[in-house]
Parts: sequence; C-alpha cells; structure tokens
Amino acid sequence: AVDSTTLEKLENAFEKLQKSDSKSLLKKYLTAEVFESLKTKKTSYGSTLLDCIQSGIQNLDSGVGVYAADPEAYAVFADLFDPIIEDYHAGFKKNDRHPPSHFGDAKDFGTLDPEGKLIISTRIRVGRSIDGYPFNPCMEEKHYEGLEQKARQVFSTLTDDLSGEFYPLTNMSKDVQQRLIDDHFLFKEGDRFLEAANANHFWPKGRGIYHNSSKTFLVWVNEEDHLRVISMQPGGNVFEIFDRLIRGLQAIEKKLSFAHDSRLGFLTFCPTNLGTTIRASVLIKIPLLLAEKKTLDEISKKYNLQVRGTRGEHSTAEGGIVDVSNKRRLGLTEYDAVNEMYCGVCEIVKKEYQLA
Ligand code: ADP
Ligand code: CIR
Repeated sequence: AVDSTTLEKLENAFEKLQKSDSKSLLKKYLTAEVFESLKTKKTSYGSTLLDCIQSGIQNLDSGVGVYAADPEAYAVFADLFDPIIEDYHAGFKKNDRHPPSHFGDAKDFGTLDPEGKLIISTRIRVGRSIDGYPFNPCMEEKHYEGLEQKARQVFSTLTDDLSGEFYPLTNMSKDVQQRLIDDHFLFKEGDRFLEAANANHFWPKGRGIYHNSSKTFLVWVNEEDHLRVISMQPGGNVFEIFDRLIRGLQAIEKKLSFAHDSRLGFLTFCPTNLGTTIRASVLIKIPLLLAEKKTLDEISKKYNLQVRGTRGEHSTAEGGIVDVSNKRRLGLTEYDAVNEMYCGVCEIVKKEYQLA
C-alpha cells in the first residue's frame, strides 16, 4: 500500500491544486472523486499517483500536468489519464482503440509553400520506448547505460543518408551543446516539467544525440522518451522528410522491440505523445496571421493544429516565427497525423499570402 508520507504529500498536493487557478488538464480532471479512488493505488513498479502528477503540482502553469511514471500507470490511474487523453486527442474515448500503424506513401505529400517564403524548416518526429525498460522516473543508472549501449549498436548498422555518429552529452562541450539547441537540433537541458517528474535522474548519463552529417536524420537518446527519432530539413518538402523518417524507423525497428499497447498504440512517457507519437511541424514566419489571433485560432481548431513558440514547447514567438504542428497523435494513423499538419499548414500559408 501507499506509505503515510506519500499519502500526506498527495493530500497536500491535491489541496494546492484545488486552491490554484491552474489551467492544466490535471486540474480539470483530478476531481475529489477521482483523487479518492486513486490516492492509495500503486503499480507493480511501485509508482503512485504522486509520481504521475507532481510535475503539474510543482508547475501550475502546465498545459497537461501529468506523466505516466511507468508503462502500467496508464491502466492503474486510468480514471485520471483517460479523460485527459480524451480531451487532448480530440475525443479519443476510454473504449476507443488506436488504429494499426499505417505510414502510407510519403510520395502523396508535396512541398508546402513552394514559393519558399514562409516556411523555414519542416520536422517530423516520433517517440519510442524500448520493451523491457521502465520510464524515466523508475530508471536506474544501469538502465540509462544499457539503453545507450543498445542504441549505439543500432546506430552502427545505419547506412547511406541515415549513417552518422552518436554524440553523448557527457563528452559534449557546453558551447557545442548550446549551438545544437539554438539550431533546433538538440533537446534543452533542465526542463522544469521533466525535472519535477523525476525524469532527469543521473543527467547527463546515457543522454545523447545521433545524427547524420547534414543533420537531417537525428535520434535523441534518453531524454523525455527512450528514443526520439527525427527527420528534418530546411524548406517544406514533406515527401523527403517523411520518407527519410519512415526508412530510419524501419531500420531501427529491425533491431529493437518497441513498447506498444493494443489500445494506446506506442507507449510514451507523456500522454500527449501516445499512439502514432507523431509531431509533424513547420517553423513558419507568419507575422500578419499572428496579428489576427482570431483567424489563426479558428484555423488551428478546424485542422487540430497546435502553435508553439520559435524554440518549441513553452517558448515564445520571436520575429513572427512560430512552430505549427498536428496536435493529436492518438486515434488516427501516422499518415493522417502528417496529413493533418499538411492540410492545416496549406491553409495557414494561403491566409498569410492573402493578408499580404
Ligand atoms: P518535441 O518536438 O520533441 O515535442 P519541442 O517542442 O521542445 O519538442 O521541440 C524540440 C526542438 O525542435 C526545438 O528546438 C524546436 O524549435 C525544434 N523544432 C520543432 N519543429 C521544428 C521545425 N519544423 N524546424 C526546425 N526545428 C523545429
Ligand atoms: C505540460 O503539461 O505543459 C508539460 N508537462 C508538457 C506537456 C506536453 N508536452 C510533451 O509531451 N512534451
């Protein structure tokens, strides 16, 4: 059972949340009833409700506020996760099942903004957890090291345009690390949302980035998820970018077995990333549309888009440049997730040209 210290922390956490004006999905769906039914539960890894909600408690400005402390948490704390998942992923209900993987034919996609004036770059990423390893809060030093070794072995098998090198964070100078972050290639350090979720243990051990020489194919190791596989390049050629991602994933998949759930698809640390785990995004300069917030909001709502700042999540827009991506990743295929971004961004490009 849950020990008395944890229970007391949970009671205090719930009280703090109730008194706050947090806009998070955690606040919205952790009702007194749900709290009472979950506060004494534990997964077989030993994770409690506190492990899942403490990020949102410490960071009341969270948009979501929860993480699955381990792969079992989605089931054990389903009364909290299910409504959050339904809200975030556009109505994916607790009895719905994620469809089978279907990437489709990347050739169906063309180039966004062929005039090349608005789109700076395009990126498609997925998250993957490796079977047999717990999620961050339950990972020990040996897990970080083991996973890094496994990943390095896979990287050594990649060929042609996917071949590259692994750069561990432990060997990286602060200058190089900051340059990679500023150039949008590398995850940031010390994310307070992950920190509060106990996801930064033993940092920088086991963390690193693999990339090819042109930095169009990249893999993050042991950040928020075990792996983040990324394809990106300047401009709006979605075909080339999606095609490279598919080939990279296929090569990695031959060597590793990913954590997958028949209802939730690929399992990730954050419930926003479940299912396809796809975030297809453009960095796009749309100063005119940004000044017409209502129009942009309408397009985002219609096409299920999410607008982030210039440097990604929890950042602000600089120089009229934002990051626009598909919002939902669960309950639709990989093909449709990319298509949702594609169609929505087409509309945004059209509107920005109209306003000019
Ligand atoms: P994630 O995409 O992994 O969920 P973030 O929102 O933090 O997380 O973005 C990670 C990095 O990827 C940031 O530096 C962000 O600016 C960069 N990024 C996202 N989309 C693009 C894009 N289309 N082109 C270039 N960089 C991008
Ligand atoms: C929040 O709630 O704002 C953070 N925990 C991030 C939520 C979604 N982002 C993510 O998965 N990277």
